[in-house]
Amino acid sequence: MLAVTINGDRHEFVEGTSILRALQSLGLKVPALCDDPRLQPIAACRLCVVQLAGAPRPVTACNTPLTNGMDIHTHTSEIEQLRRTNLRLLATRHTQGEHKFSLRELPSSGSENLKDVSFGPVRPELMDDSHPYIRVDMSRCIDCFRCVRICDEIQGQFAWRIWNRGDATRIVPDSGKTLLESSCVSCGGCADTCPTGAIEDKSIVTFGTPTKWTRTTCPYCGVGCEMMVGTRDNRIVQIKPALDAFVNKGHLCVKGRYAFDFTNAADRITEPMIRTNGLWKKVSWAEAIAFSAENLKRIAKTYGPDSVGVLGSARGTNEDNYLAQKFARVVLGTNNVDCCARVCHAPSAAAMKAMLGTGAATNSFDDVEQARGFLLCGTNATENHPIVGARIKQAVLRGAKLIVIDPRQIELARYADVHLALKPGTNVPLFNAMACAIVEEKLFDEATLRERVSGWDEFQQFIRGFTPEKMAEFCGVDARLVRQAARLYAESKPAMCFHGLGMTEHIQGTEGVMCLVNLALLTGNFGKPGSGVNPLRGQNNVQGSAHMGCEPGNLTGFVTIDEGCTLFEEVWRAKVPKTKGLNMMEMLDAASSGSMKALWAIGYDVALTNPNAHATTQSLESLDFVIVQDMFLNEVARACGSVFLPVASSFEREGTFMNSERRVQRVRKAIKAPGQTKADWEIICDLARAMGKAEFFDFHSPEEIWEEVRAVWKAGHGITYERLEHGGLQWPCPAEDHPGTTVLHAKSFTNGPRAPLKRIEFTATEETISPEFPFLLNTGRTLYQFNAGTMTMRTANAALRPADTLDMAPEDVRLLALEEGERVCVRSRHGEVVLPVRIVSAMKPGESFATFHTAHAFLNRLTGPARDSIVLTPEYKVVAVRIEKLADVNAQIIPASAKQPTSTLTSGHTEP
Ligand SMILES: Nc1nc2c(c(=O)[nH]1)N[C@H]1C(S)=C(S)[C@@H](COP(=O)(O)OP(=O)(O)OC[C@H]3O[C@@H](n4cnc5c(=O)[nH]c(N)nc54)[C@H](O)[C@@H]3O)O[C@H]1N2
Ligand SMILES: Nc1nc2c(c(=O)[nH]1)N[C@H]1C(S)=C(S)[C@@H](COP(=O)(O)OP(=O)(O)OC[C@H]3O[C@@H](n4cnc5c(=O)[nH]c(N)nc54)[C@H](O)[C@@H]3O)O[C@H]1N2
Ligand SMILES: [Mo]
Repeated sequence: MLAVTINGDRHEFVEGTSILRALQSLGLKVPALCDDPRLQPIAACRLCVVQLAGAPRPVTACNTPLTNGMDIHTHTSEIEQLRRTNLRLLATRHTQGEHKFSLRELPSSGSENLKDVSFGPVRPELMDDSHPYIRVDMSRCIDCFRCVRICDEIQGQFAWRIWNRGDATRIVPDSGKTLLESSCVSCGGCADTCPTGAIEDKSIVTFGTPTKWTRTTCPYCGVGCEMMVGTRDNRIVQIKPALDAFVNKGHLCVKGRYAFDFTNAADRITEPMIRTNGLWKKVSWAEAIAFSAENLKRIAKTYGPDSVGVLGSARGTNEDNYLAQKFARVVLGTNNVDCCARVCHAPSAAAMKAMLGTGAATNSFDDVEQARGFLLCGTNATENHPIVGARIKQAVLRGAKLIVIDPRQIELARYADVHLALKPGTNVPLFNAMACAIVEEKLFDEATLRERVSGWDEFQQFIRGFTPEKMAEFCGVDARLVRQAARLYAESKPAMCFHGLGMTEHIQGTEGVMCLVNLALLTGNFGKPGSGVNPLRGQNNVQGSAHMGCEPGNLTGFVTIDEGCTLFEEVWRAKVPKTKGLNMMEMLDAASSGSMKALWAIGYDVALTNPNAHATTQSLESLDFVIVQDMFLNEVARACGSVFLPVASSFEREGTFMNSERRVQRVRKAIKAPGQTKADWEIICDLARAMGKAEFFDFHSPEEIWEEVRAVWKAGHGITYERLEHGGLQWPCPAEDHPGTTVLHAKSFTNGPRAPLKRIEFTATEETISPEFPFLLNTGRTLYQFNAGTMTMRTANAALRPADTLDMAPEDVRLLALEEGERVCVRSRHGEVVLPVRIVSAMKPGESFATFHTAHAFLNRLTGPARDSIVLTPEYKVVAVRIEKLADVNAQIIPASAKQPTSTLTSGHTEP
């Protein structure tokens, strides 16, 4: 501790505290316009000057650390005078002396801001209105450089540049032109930190500033950023990051910050509907629920409970998903319940459960700053988990080593020490080759192998057959690079793995993750901060959805039916069905073979997002009865919906989500739910009541549901709503005084002291190129759009990324005599689509990449039926295609959406 005197009083502070933070902690008001606690101090505005006894000159408080015995004076008349002079200097910089704001006008709270202060006249040459979300008016700029600094230090985008010096200083986008044309990723950090409104959110310019703030968790990806939702007249007008949030620490990406206006979309469905003779008709809730109950009862009675399936929603809360699986098991009597973890990270969960005992990320996002090395495999984090991507980028800029394993040159590959641009579908031989190099070059951790790993002798034998030199051919990667990557990973300890769908969405998805876990086991990179194997999970609550039991073989807490049924039957006072449940892929198979008759799709657009769309549509159309529960009339609803139950968005209700790092966080209601929409959990309870099972669904709030979750889930027992008021908690958290667990497997594994090394042989994909299908297509996502696009496409993100594209190497574009933006026909063995070409110089010739976000493109008409051999996750990541000029294609192709009626009140069968 340091002892200092401030304005005559003694105080103590911890070492490393700056004078400014000390003053702020005492509530002493000192102006500091260029200060933002998220950024390194630079003393640009010089308003925070203070006098130190015995010092020749005043010092700036923001960048001067306290030292023992310091005697600080904050408001002497000399200091006040100096502040006034400094402020005058700031004020005249861009306003050519016309401007006259005074110190009195200057707000002096902790978060200084000059947004309400009038500046000189607007100078049109300093205005930039190009960006859909951000208004730039540099006539209000005071050169505090907070925009430049947040873009560099937090987002790592370097989109704002400082031009010229002194009075001629200008802050301009790196394009030298408009912000829209720059490398800006629209995270909004600059608008958030700007103290004067020179860079401002357009939403508040249009709709006014918020009158109420509600803290909640982002509805998009699995990172779980906490945010403050600003509302005015029951409308979201601005979203800001929660400054003290565990995960995002005062930062957000474009979706969290700006993509909220889907809540107001004109085509949001706000009343229940029933479809008769192809026509959707608005009905009352009572009718919709009674109709649904009658049909489910009829079908279950005629064909048995296993003729019905329920899909939980990875976009809904834990409470919703807990009830969805309870409904399947208790009301219907079937284990046919699943969620879209199936098509996503089910392989990660299965591989990690099999090897480590727990099928979830081993470490936390806070470990990023502790890792000395990163192994990123098949994850495009800066686009798909931007907050984590930005944190990794900053760590690498500070010197951590980075290995990227991805066929494409994703953004982080440009920062990598080694980029292994493998052939899609060759993770297994590549990881085996790395393991071989680790064994051959004795890079393994002997103590770990001795104490915590089993099967070492057999593994050593096995893996020597996979030398990088032998595997190079399969993987399309230089053996020397593979060895270099193995060394970097083994030697930059602790090293942390993050992986994504480039690992899981293959026929060897689960096995690929096992090979990755092998590397962590061999090198001892687990069980400590900054290490481990960490799937970057997909949607806001996909981790929670599966964990709550939307899994045919697992109950809440990921316990098998056998392990869990005694406790569950006791708590539920109902039987748990013992029949083997079908997962989503099997449900669709069963629908097409006739044994599955009804489906309840809660927030899951299988028609659009499942692979092999023709087959999916056929399966869906074979069903007798389909309940769709969503905010929008999505493609399942169009293809086969019988009833539509409209839901409140997560901005409109209470509950919890579970993020990628096992953290349970609160979701809070910021605005009233529109029309007659209801929370998912309410609808599930209503339907359960209508089916005569009211006693098991007597819930009146999400918290009551959560209390039951805690009763059946031992590792979550310590997580209460009350505790969540003070921040999220990571399971295992077995007791109310347990702090939660940041790092798994520290001393032993969940199922024993040792984890097995797995010996995995390579199975090549059948999606191979041929003269007829000479290109390999890889499918995935992009920053501005989210999955089925139902939400992002209804926001101004659509202006930032209006369409799905086919990314191609310039060489291939030339070869086929195509042009940027030209619409081409892409054909696979399974179907065809039309996409506009985007030339991406870093793409490898022969490989292409497309996104799947719109029904307009309907990309999944191309993807095939192949699945992971263990958990059936589809092989979305490789499909052989032919790319042709539209003019050369005989059959004219009309995009599906062009055939679909736009009105929600007419029929809409998606034609195959
Ligand atoms: N902006 C945005 N963010 C999202 C989403 C979104 O739609 N948009 N969706 C959310 C969801 S549901 C999920 S699951 C996550 C997914 O996030 P990611 O896992 O990052 O998703 P993808 O872009 O599908 O695939 C990741 C990478 O895998 C690479 N890849 C393909 N084949 C192979 C291979 O054989 N080996 C290796 N090593 N790599 C390969 C691709 O080139 C791609 O860069 O993102 C979530 N976040
Ligand atoms: N070609 C290709 N296809 C893919 C992939 C790929 O990489 N390539 N990735 C796959 C992956 S990883 C995933 S996760 C899937 C995603 O596929 P989906 O789960 O189908 O897509 P989402 O857009 O996440 O959301 C589904 C639906 O949830 C609704 N929704 C949002 N919030 C709520 C809510 O609170 N309650 C309810 N009831 N509904 C809500 C949305 O309106 C939307 O209709 O796509 C898969 N498809
Ligand atoms: Mo996903």
